[in-house]
Amino acid sequence: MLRKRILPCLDVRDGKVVKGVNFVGLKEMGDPAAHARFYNDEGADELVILDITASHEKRKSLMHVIEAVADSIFIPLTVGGGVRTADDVREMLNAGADRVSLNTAAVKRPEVLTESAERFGTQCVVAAIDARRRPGDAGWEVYIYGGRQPTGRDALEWAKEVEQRGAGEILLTSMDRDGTQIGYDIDLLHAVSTSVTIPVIASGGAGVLQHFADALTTGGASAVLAASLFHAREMSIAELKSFLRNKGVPVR
Ligand code: 0VR
Repeated sequence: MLRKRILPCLDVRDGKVVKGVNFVGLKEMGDPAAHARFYNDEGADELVILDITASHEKRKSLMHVIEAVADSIFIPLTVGGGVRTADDVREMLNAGADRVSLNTAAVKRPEVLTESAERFGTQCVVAAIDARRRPGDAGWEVYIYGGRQPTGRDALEWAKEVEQRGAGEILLTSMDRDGTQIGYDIDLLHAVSTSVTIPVIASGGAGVLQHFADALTTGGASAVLAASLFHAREMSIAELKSFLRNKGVPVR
């Protein structure tokens, strides 16, 4: 089995790390580069940085924040937020990103995934999917603009499409679980990870050690992302890795 990856996620607004619950009530939690250095030194496998208001405010991510973070770490960096075109992807890669995630722009014009994959390789292209449960067990719906706008699209159908169009990985966030620390949406994860062959990163809801193990085993995730509990220093990466190792989950 491939080794599973642990990814802290820096959600950034106006140059500061922020965190809320279910995408709202954002509170400031410090400097992105300082967090990045901490996670790099702590043994994170990769880092994700999302400018979570970029699409909404129709502006590009704060390039200097990305450069400062990229300069602070040696682990791979995924950058997202406000990326609209393959040229934007190139700009992020030039600023130090190893992979670039697209969400709103991919839903609005799915060809951007193919264009980016053809120019930079599928390994650079991450499709970020923000999904929320539909009432009455009717699956999950895709949201864009930082969770502000429902799209009417089914998350499983969209996951299959992003793979066909050239995404090399899916960053799957459960909006229902985001910031709640009650656990990942394992049903959503399992449904998506069995619908595609590309790796799926679980996001939203991590709160205790067992949640990570559940996402990586039952949920079928290749990697686990968390924000709140890492930023609050409630759990260390070393502690998490040793727990997973003891559970027989291969980690780096
Ligand atoms: P935890 O549940 O705290 O581990 O959070 C994981 C994940 O949901 C967040 O890091 C984050 O990527 C959620 N994203 C967005 C957002 C949060 C607020 C507003 C917008 C967005 O567009 O992704």
